[in-house]
Amino acid sequence: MLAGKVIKATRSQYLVRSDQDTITCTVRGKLVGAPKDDTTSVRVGDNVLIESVSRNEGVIREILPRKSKLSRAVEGKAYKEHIIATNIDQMVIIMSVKKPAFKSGLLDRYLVIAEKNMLRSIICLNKIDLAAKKQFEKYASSYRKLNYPFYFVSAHQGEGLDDVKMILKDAVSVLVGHSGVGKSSIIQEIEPSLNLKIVEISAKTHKGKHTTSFVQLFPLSFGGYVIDTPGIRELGLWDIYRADLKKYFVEFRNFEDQCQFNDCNHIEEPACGIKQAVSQGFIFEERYRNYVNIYRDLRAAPYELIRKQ
Ligand SMILES: Nc1nc2c(ncn2[C@@H]2O[C@H](COP(=O)(O)OP(=O)(O)O)[C@@H](O)[C@H]2O)c(=O)[nH]1
Ligand SMILES: [Mg+2]
Ligand SMILES: [Zn+2]
Repeated sequence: MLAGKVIKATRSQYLVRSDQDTITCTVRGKLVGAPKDDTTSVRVGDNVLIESVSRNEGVIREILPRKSKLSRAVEGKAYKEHIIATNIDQMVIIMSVKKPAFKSGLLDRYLVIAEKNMLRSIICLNKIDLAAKKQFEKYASSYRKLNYPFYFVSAHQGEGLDDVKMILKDAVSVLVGHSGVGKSSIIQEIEPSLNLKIVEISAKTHKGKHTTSFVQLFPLSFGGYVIDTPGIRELGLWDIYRADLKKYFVEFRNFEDQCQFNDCNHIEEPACGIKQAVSQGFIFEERYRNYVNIYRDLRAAPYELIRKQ
């Protein structure tokens, strides 16, 4: 059998990349290795074993173990997981200094999603040619302190593009960022042949059409894959409940034992170790404010729990 990676999935067919070939596959018979809760589903990103039927046709027989996944809850009465893609190594978050303006609130939302899915994340601040770097040093140092790599980039002037290329090389990366920050421009610079496809998909995304069906892996000629950019709603930020949000702010861990209450949410509670750390400058205040804003946007508890009360 042949090993490959699923790069695109439609209702009944899968595109599988094996070495340099792309093979159109179906699933027939019993699939080996499919997770119990997700029996029939081959997902984009899955490493699979296929039986060839002809030179470019095959049948998927086995899903190899998944090392990670990006998923969200499906709205409905009961929690149901929807896997967007599997075997992802990292989230590459593209922001811009201007047009659109840098917003740490959006950055922190992406970081929360990455933490929730246990993905490492890398921050790229593009269009640095449009502003003085000095203005953004406080963000670079604050996020680097939390072990989030932070790069200054200019797709137009070339700054940081070697770093981005190195980050993408040999990894499966999900590329996220607001429309207009320069995702397509960056890809255009480091992998010209890819650009058109990604532009098309993002354009569809921003018309509010279904996006998850478009999720696909684009192979990079220098090794690795990028996934087009699902929006923040598709990524499932809203599946998180208020009380869980604090788990995804990594710097809170060092101060939580100083909160008076074990279940402190660090909002209005008295004697809060997090708020104290903010006021003493140990926690970046803007991130704490983003935490409070995100917290207020989230639901208090699963729908079923609210109904039971
Ligand atoms: N000044 C400046 N403009 C950029 C840079 N990168 C992209 N842009 C511009 O920003 C706009 C949106 O870029 P695009 O790549 O389409 O963004 P996307 O929506 O994230 O794919 C275009 O007009 C680009 O020319 C950059 O590094 N510097
Ligand atoms: Mg684009
Ligand atoms: Zn607290």
